Amino acid sequence: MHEALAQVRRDLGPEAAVLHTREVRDRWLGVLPGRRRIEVTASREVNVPSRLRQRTPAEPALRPQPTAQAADETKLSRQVQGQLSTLQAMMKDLCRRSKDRGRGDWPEEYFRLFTDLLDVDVGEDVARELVERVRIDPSNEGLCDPMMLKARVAGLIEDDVPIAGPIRITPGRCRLAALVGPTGVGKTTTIAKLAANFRLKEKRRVGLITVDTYRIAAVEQLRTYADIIDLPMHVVSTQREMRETVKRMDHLDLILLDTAGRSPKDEIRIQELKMFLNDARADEVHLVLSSGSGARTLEQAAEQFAVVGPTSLILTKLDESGGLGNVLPLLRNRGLPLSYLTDGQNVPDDIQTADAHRLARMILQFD
Ligand SMILES: Nc1nc2c(ncn2[C@@H]2O[C@H](COP(=O)(O)OP(=O)(O)OP(=O)(O)O)[C@@H](O)[C@H]2O)c(=O)[nH]1
Ligand SMILES: [Mg+2]
Repeated sequence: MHEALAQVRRDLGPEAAVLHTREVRDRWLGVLPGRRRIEVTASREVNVPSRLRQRTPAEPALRPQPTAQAADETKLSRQVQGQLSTLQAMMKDLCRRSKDRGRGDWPEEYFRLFTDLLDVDVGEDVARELVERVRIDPSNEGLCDPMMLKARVAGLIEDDVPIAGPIRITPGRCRLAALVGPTGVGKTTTIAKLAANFRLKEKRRVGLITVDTYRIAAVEQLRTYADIIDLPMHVVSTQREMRETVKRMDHLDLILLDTAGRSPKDEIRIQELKMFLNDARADEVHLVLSSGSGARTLEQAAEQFAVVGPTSLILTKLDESGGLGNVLPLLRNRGLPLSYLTDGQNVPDDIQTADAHRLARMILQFD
């Protein structure tokens, strides 16, 4: 091989690219193994860009120079590696593009719509269903502008997403809204945002209760917000205390109840939570989930928390999520209407009342 490569260099110059090599064996009398020969296909015409960093003239060579032959071989092997990486990338792209099982005879624009949906984290099944619904709708016949097609998908998503609206305060009656959910999804921060908005913007009488007795820091977190916003706050640790505290606060317009994050797999703690909510006689139970979780995790969490009887859903951390298509199965399958969306750590600003039109556009990354 060394000899052959030296010959290539000699005949075609140092820049020649090796395209193919193989070993050929002669046969004596058609059977006995004969001389071993190397066949090299090389060309001066094919331009294979070097993947090696070009050294500037000022940059000294730090390592001892390898022999000219070894350097050439390294260069060749890098070139081949470069070509291999390019091929791998092409294969990967092809595989992704061929995720078209069931594509049937979709025209190119519908296939493109499908891959666009995959790109924003809409699962394959949901993406296929949405594209198919747009395609078979007679009013979309002849439509091939990508933005128009996307707008049609946005319309479908909008129709599929159930909306609960914000917490509704009834004059002369104390409303109690509890927030439940897995650990660290943003329950306490969302309570602070809601409390600040109702208290400072709507001038309502708001109080806070926490049953978060597992972690002292968690109680302190809520107390800090209560102090800043200037709200009454109570910590309860037994069911009896819960009943008494709610009674004592029932002159307020709104009580927001914070709870300790439960692992969706911890059934005992979820049962315990259910008892506290019964004692609190919660009017609304908002299940809080982080939009950064995968579609499956979201659905599983909703399933595990179903026993506490959530009435609506709050999706948090929209600002952290790359694509939001992962929330679609949860919204379409669980039938739990959306109340709020949060998109940042700032209290009280980073919260909005859920809006299906806006959410659909966010999922499709329109703006
Ligand atoms: N980026 C971003 N961060 C958020 C959002 N909401 C809450 N966070 C952050 O998420 C972290 C956890 O928030 P908490 O409000 O303590 O979460 P929790 O659900 O009360 O947590 P536990 O009580 O431990 O279950 C904090 O650092 C918050 O600032 C949001 O919408 N976007
Ligand atoms: Mg908390």
